[in-house]
Amino acid sequence: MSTAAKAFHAEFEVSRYRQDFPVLQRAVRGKPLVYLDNAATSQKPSVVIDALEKYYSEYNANIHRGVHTLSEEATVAYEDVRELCRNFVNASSVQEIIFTKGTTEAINLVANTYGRSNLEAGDEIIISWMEHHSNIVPWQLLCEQNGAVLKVVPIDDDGAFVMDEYIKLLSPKTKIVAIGHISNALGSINPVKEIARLAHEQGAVVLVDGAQATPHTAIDVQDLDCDFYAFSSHKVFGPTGVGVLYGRQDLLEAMPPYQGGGDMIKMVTFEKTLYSDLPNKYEAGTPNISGVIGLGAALNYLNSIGIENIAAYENELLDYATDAALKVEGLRIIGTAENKASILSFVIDKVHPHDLGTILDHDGIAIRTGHHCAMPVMDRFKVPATARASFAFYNTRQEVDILMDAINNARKVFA
Ligand code: C6P
Repeated sequence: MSTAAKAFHAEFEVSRYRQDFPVLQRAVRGKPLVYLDNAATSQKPSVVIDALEKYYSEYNANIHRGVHTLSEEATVAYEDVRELCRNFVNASSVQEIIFTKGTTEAINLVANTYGRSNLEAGDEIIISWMEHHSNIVPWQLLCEQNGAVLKVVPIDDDGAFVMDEYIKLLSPKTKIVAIGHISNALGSINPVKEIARLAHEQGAVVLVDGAQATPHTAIDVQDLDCDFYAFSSHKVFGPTGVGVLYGRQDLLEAMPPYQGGGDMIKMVTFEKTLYSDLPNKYEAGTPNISGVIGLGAALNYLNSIGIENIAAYENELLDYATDAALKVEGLRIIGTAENKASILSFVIDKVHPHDLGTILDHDGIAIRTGHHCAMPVMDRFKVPATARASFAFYNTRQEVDILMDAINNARKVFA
């Protein structure tokens, strides 16, 4: 490690941040927990847990409806988080921030509103081979409904997006390009800015699935020039059951509502309903108020550390883990793209990933094994499953060492 890198490591106070996460203090099967399943869901700092408790114990009320104090306090807290989210992705206005249940619902919202009202038989939707099922199935459903055609950009042997093939697939028939910012199964970072630029040349709109990018990298939707950007609270250290769809204001205004119900209307008669202005038009029913408030606490917490500092620390940690993994006999990394973030997917000769996951759990180590909801990636690499260690800024080199020792021991058991 360079002197500058050593100095940076010393500055990034990982041991202090670890104290902020109660669950990281626990033991599993008598060993200190080594939590390396952050891509599935991240752990929650005390400030998030406290924010939930405070909401429920001090100002629990429905929002946008009551004139009483509790409702007003809850409404202000909820709407403040919209501004935090706007700032987090650098949207130009809070009207462009829609709260959803998560990334999955955000993508389904776009498919069912923009997709249904703008695509016709023969129109094309482009995704990539490394997409999570959440960014495949909603588009397949749309294709079944309106006769559109799904086109898939291949990935190379390193798990990187093949730009030349993408360019070949683009045409005036392309209406939507939906691409993951960072692959959950491989860690590859996709060149979404260039992808969006090329899509726009053909008049297509661009949705970016940011579920895996938001915990690891600064997001600027204006710079990326994407039309939609989706992410989940629970991956950015917030509660489950809540997420965000950023959408370009003119598109959101033109699209039909996703769901009908309370809070998304201005006026209802049996003959006609007038819909609310943005963003309420897309938030029918009582939303996940506590979840949104918890997300706000998580974003404030992330901002206090600085996403650039997090990215720099995690990049070094991933390099360290990759070097260590390459020394393990019989281990093959799945996903070796030049631009990668925080994910180490691998297979080991003669050890099924599920068996490895079970053995590691005995050492208190949590990784994910399986297809990671990205079955086409498994097909592409001709493996039934991988083992995946996914890192957050609270993980340490010591934990990587524990992981590698445990993998070596598991190999011996199976040898
Ligand atoms: N990936 C993983 O272990 P939800 O479930 O809506 O919060 O996020 C869905 C989703 C969408 N896109 C990507 C790239 C994702 O990684 C995920 C969630 C988890 O990899 C659970 S399958």
